Amino acid sequence: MAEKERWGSRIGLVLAAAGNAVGIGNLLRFPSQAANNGGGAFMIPYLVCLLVFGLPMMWIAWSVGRYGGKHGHSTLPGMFDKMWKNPASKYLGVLGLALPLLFCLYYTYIEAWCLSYAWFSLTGQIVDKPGYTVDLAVFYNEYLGNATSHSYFPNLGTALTFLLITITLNIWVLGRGIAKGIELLAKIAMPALLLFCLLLSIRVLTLGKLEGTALDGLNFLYTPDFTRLKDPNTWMAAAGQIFFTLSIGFGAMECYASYVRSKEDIALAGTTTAATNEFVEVIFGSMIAIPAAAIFFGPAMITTIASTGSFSIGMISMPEILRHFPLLKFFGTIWFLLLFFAAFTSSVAVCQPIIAFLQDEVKLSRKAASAIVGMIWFLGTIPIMFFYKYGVFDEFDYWAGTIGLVIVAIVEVIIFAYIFGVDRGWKELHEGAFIKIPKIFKFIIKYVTPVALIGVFIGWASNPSVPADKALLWNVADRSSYPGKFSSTPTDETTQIQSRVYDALGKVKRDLTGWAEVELSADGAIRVIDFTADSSLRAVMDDQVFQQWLASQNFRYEVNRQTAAASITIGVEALYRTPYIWLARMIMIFFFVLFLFLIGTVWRQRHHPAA
Ligand code: ALA
Repeated sequence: MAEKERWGSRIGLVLAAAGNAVGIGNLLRFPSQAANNGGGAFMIPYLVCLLVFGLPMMWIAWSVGRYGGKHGHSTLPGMFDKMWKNPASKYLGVLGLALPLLFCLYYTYIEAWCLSYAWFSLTGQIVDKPGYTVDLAVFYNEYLGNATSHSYFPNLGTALTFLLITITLNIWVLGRGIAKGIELLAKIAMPALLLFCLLLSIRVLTLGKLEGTALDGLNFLYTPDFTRLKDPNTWMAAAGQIFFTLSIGFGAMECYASYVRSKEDIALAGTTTAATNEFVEVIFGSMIAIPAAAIFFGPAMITTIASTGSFSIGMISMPEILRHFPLLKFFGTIWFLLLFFAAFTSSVAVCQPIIAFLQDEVKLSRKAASAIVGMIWFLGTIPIMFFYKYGVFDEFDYWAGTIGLVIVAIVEVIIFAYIFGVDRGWKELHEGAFIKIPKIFKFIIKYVTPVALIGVFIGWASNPSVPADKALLWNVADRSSYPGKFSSTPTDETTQIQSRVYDALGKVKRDLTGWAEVELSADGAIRVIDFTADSSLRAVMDDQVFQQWLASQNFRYEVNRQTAAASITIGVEALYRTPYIWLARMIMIFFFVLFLFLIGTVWRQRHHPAA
């Protein structure tokens, strides 16, 4: 049997495990979740979740991982099989293969955006020049294929190129192995990430006052709105954040832990991983994006900006802010490289279980395993990229980045605490450990964590935030010839008008399109001259309704933040997403079935080698 790979050094292990956890979740998802869910009040459920299942699951992951590693397994099928002598146990481990793979497929796409935006910052493509203005929202939507205006990108070629580069980089690191690949990456990327965080925090905190101050942003983030504590959605958001940020429920921490030596202090390693992650999240996650938004847009605008979502903060608001201050190229590049490094060290971690499974169980060489995974990775990401506007990305995020994680955690804690036995598990956690985890956590692991996780699952299942199966998008033709900015703030009335369009979509079951000639006046008035559209769309949206729809979202053109006049052509696309959402589900089911088949075959071969 080939010698099991090991981490080269303790510092390498600590940096790699921290890199596994620290990711986009810390720098974008955390500030936007906190701002959207009651600011300071969000920190209460967040801390509760950290204590009742965040830290416990982290220690469980390290114990399960090292235990599996001692028996030659780096992935959940083999680990569960060793912990629970039941033919079903290895099949439950499929969760620790299919889910991380599915997660990687969409997470690397975000990683690729960050890399490409670092390039756009460095080359000045997101800076206005004479005759070339950049509306960052349109730039982002065209990059993703959401807007068909083609003012900045003729097609998805740029997105595809950066995706290919990102996947190749990941596979290159993974192909070099644990010590020479993942560990080396962590040794370079983690110190760089901390340095970038520090530089950006100092930059933001010393920007002074514009529409507001950095302190306004921090106040906003940490002034508690206790009424939000009664809202179950706040609790669910905090639970989701803890899973995502600590990389719990991917089987990835277990995989890293399987490469430690048998006497490694995993109680300390698990605690250090969680502590480093929380430090980056709570300190740097709060000190960059939200204070910057407060300075540039004013404290009153933070909620609006935060409600547009984490990606919008990262890819639209932050470059918008940074480009108005000196050294844009430098700080813009640093911001996106920071996000890229954070994502890179997480994506290699989440993909490693798949490589490890092909190596340990299917007995492929590391190079062959990496090449196969690289191919699957690239092919699997293509539909996510091409059908982004049809909600394929959101569907993957919902199942693999949210619901799936809590299912893995429930299975794992039950196997650990009830089948393997909490006493054995506790002993395993402390073997070789210099630190002692407070005894209360043994009780928490046995009684509180499973109940809390089941509660989170029921909460999500009973109030599912499934991605929308219909959408109505607009874009302004020939966008780059307008020096100002088009904006819209949808209201309840906008949603009501859209629901009529969605009903029409439900009947025809295909996309509907239209375009309108519109006059916008400097006093904010909107006049639709002509609206031409598919007859099914016209039936529910004539010129007058179209005008009402634009007015309901306060659609306007602004130059230097003043409403201005413009004659424009607006294209609209009503999207019927259902077939694409099913395509996403089919891809997910395919990978589950594939891994179940592989697990079954491998174990059969092992027990009946002649067969
Ligand atoms: N833990 C990783 C993140 O926060 C996945 O992005």
